[in-house]
Amino acid sequence: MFIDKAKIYIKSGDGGNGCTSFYTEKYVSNGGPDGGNGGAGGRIGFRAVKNKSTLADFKFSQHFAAENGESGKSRYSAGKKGKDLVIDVPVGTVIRDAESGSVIADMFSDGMTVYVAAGGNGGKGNAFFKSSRRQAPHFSQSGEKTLEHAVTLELKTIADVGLIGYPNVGKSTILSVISAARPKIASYHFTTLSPNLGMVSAYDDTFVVADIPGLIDGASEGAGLGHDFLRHIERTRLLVHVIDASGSEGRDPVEDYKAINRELVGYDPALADKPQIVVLNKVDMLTEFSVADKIKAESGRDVILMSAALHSGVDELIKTMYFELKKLPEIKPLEYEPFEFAAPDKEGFEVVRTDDGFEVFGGMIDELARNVVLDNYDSMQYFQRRIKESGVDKALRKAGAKDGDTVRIMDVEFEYYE
Ligand SMILES: Nc1nc2c(ncn2[C@@H]2O[C@H](COP(=O)(O)OP(=O)(O)OP(=O)(O)O)[C@@H](O)[C@H]2O)c(=O)[nH]1
Ligand SMILES: [Mg+2]
Repeated sequence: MFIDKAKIYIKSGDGGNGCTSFYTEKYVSNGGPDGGNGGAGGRIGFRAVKNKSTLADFKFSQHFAAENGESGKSRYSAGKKGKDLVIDVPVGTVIRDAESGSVIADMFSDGMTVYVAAGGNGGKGNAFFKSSRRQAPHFSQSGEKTLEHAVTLELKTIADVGLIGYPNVGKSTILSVISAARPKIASYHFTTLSPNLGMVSAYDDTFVVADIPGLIDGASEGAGLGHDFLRHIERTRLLVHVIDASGSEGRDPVEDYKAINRELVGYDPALADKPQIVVLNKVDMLTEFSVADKIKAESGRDVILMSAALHSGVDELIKTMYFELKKLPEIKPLEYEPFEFAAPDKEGFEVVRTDDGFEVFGGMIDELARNVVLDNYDSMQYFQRRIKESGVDKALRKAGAKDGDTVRIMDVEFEYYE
């Protein structure tokens, strides 16, 4: 099965912890603090690659994590940075934040790389905290922890021209005679199950043509197989509307033409507004020659008569596409507001009443945990000051804490006193 949508989970690396260490050497006593900083965690990036054409890989692996930063070491040695993780996706993949639906990146051109999640900062080692007032800091900072984010991937093929029409009208055959592409061709419906791309050369130029599975009535309401594939022509500049002129399946070519256009409107009126070239294929089987005039009258456009099987009309189609494209603006990536994942909350906290007292947790507490070593005097002082300043005291009182109650913060129990 062709897979062009996926949801995956990404997590950049945590920062490495800072190190608490003191210089030691034979005959040297009381060496100064020499704990190095932790390394930053690796980033998560996406790279557009043209040798991938589906998102099938993401059906089986959905969790992606970049490497964590290494902890700092003694002798001022900094921890190694975590390696970035770059995830390859097909060109044309649109990446969105799963929660808000906001576009994070449009992987528009081959080789384009976008980093979407920064790694956590490394914690500072104790050497960093040395000052004239504090000669021997017995603490260091923990690395920043990162959050996992859900993102959706959606492939929207990038091609200049899209071939559309009912099943079995000869779209893939046409692609095979105008380009080097070799799509599967057979005389039954839905031979094509995923978009095929072909590169067409004309004069001084080349352009990309996409052949998608056939559309059927009701497809725009999701009833048919073709509906899902319309997304792959959303970005095209020009449509080639292929009609089976012979009516060999008992349908009326004019009705076919109208029905397909209705599908386009039903999916997205913008699709119906795209310029179209109308191709009457299988004219080798034509018995009723008024068909061409009827389609011309209906569409108000010139109609190209073609027999892909006999290679007739091929040059005219290529030429018409070429000149039509010349008049049209280049394909552009999606326009979107730059999106950044919210940094972990460093301010908020929550007081919760438990069986035997109170517990405080939240982003502010996590951040505090990075910066505090509980059995260290300096550090404890800082901790107590922060708890007061940030209003935890007050919040506890409001939650009903009384003198002597047990309060748990960062896995440590305190007794509450006003
Ligand atoms: N007589 C005749 N047969 C043709 C012509 N073009 C294609 N065919 C035949 O029509 C059948 C369908 O051709 P495809 O190219 O697979 O049609 P398609 O539109 O891609 O079909 P789906 O992928 O199912 O949507 C095949 O048996 C082709 O050989 C033509 O110009 N004349
Ligand atoms: Mg086909």
